Amino acid sequence: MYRGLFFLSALALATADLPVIDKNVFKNCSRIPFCSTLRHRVLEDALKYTADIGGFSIRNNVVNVPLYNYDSVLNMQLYLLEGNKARVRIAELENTRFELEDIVIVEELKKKKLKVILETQSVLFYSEDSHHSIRVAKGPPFFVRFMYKGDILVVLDAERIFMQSTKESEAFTFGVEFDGSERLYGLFHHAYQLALKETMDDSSDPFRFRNSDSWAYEADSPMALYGTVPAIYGHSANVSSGIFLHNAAEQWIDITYKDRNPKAYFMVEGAAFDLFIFLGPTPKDLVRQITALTGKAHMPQLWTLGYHQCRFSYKSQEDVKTVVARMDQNNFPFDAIWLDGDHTDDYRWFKWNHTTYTDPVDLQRNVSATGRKCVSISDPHIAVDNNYSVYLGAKDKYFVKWANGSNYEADCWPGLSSWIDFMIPEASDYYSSWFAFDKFNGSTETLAGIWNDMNEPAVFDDTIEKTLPFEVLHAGGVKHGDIHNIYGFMQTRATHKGLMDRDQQKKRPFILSRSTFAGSQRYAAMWTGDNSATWNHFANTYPECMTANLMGMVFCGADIGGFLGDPSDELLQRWYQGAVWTTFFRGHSSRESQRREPFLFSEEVQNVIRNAIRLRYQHIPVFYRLFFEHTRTGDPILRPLFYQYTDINERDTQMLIGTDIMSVAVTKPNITSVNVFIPGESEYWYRVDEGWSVHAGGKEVNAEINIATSPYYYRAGSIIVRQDTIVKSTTEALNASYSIYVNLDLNNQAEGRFYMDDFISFDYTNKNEYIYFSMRAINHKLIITPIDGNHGDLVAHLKEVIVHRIVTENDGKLGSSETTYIKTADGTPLESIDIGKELFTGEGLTIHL
Ligand code: NBV
Repeated sequence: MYRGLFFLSALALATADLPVIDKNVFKNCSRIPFCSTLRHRVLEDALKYTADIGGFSIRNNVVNVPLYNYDSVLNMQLYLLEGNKARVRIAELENTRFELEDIVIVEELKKKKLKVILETQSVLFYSEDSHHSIRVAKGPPFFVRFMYKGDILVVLDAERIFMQSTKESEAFTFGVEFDGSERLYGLFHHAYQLALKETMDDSSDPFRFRNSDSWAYEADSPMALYGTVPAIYGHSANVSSGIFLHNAAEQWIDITYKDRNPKAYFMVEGAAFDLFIFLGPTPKDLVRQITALTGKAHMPQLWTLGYHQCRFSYKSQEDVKTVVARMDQNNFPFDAIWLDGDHTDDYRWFKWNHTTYTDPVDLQRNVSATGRKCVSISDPHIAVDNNYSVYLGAKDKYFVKWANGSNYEADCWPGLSSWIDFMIPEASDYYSSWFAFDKFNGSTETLAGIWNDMNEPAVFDDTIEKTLPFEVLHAGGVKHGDIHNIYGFMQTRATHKGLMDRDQQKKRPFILSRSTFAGSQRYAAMWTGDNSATWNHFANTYPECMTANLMGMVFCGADIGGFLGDPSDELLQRWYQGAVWTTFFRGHSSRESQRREPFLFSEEVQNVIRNAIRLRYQHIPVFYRLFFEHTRTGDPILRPLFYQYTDINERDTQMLIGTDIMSVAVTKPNITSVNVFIPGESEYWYRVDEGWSVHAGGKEVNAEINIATSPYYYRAGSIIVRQDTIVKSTTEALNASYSIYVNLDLNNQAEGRFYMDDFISFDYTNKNEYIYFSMRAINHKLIITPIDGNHGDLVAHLKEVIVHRIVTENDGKLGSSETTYIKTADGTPLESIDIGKELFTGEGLTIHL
């Protein structure tokens, strides 16, 4: 009703039925030749490979073992790596397969010195200084066991190893077994629950990786989406291990738990068989292993952690200004307003629409005056248009080509388009150069972020599943099919460079990308694409973002409310409440959806949304500190329960933010309570949204809810730093004071950490300029101790310390009491304390509680 009054025309477009993805366009396994032939293929004995265990050689700590069957010989390379990792590569003797080399892997791989024991049926390679070993058993079929302290963790199962080596096809298949594990996780990106379900029994298609423009995708499905991280983790209370297939070609993966033995069968369209093994032994180690290999995110600028308002599309600069003004009039904090395709000159990137965005500089000045930023969209397809300078500069040398040398041209948003070949270093640099202020006319500093969309890459051609034909060529004659899943990654790499150069290496770039590959976290945040306004899609967002985080991709979110369709008021409110806790926090909707900026709703709904957004702003210091810790360790920010509590199963609706906050998404309509598993046998958690009630860990509770409450908990024993002052945006939060929440455990103790820096530059890493301290509450004192860092001129204003204690009431019920302190060590009440120089020059600081 409210929305209708404001945007009548949009209301007229509202669709009752949600669009659904066209399954005739996106094929299932049975319609993909290599998948359908390889899926249930049982290899006849003569095709099973034997390992020539006597014929191995070792050079520079790399083992080479010949493999043979009745008509072919392969070479298997094996090595153990520092950091509990191993690698196995298999190739034909004349290896012509495409290798990704150093596009993804950033770690300098240090091979371990190997000792050998040759036995009759197998050969053992082990490292003396660690407890790792690899056993190759002869077969047929041969197998390779990767072990830690003698326990088998991962087995490469050659029962089904098969490599096609013809001109037409280099498809291959292999199986991996996760010994001792009970459940498998990973295979990002799918709209799916956390644990991977059985697919081998034909109850579903295998999980597919073929980065696709999956508009209106299904929830709870193994179908291909926009990104690919071909990694799987196996986990049980006793053990965790993992694998990462370093390959960006199309893949299908079957999962089975038959005989309580979790296995994954990969069917890969081509390129190299290059498999990394992660030997855990805990989930935390696995994440550190993959992020050591593929890299970590750098710090985000502070504004990127605020609320983002987006829509496809804000039709004109006036529309944008009105949204900004109305967000402010209605007191909705936000940090960025997004410019989707309509701001461009008919989808010619780096050019503004000259009839609707006539004065972009004025628009940005207007947005900047409110302390906000703009983010604009930039896709990798370039209009074939001889009056378009981006096209002209690229047309002779920088586009993806057919074998005959002509540019590949097909339809996309601007009409006929060509695609930048980011494999050509000069083409990538050429694309980067367009972000410079003097080339992207009308862009100013306020245009602070870039949104890389359609970078799977998407093509308007249903006959080839809406992407580039796999036979078109990149630099060096590389078939698109061999690098398909990494195309979007390469666009973000170029965009990142573009923003770094534009800002003279002084600001941390912000890029949002739809397509991702392992390692994308180095360049971009990601979102889950064109989801729909359904409860199931909302329910998938926590598992999707937790899985992304386990794979290293920490900056993750979903379109709040669902991109397609119109959420009910209830769904929209629940979605905002849940999304508060995902690292990327953006409301977005399609042009067919009703307008849904938060100010368009009834007072009641506005209140719920406003409170949710404010809650997010209060907790930005927590996210910021966790980002910093990720830059050092690779640790995830959003964590499933099993990551922290290795002996319990995950819950798809529950998410840990670091170690100390647990959020519960309310993913069903019309309910008055949710079941919540409180983790930690000897732990207690405070339910903060509901009067700080106290709950003992290790059991399930029934948490009552109403529309204003969406449960979130603080762990007793934690210290959480918040900014409670109500702000319009992070611009106001820059100097706002901090509140320290001391959440005591039963022993009246608590611990936590705090981090801040200049929120913009790379000085935190180039000059170590930051404030990073730990806090410990013990014996009625809060002891603040610097961890490291040069404080420079940085100061954190501390406003208050709020202490919560667990109390037992007469009837044995647990409750909490609260006290607020604003006094220093000698008991003098103070307005605030500035934490900066004093802390770092002295012994630290003690506040008496
Ligand atoms: O640029 C328009 C949209 C965008 O709003 C959305 O978030 C992307 O996922 N884009 C897809 C292009 C096609 C939408 C139908």
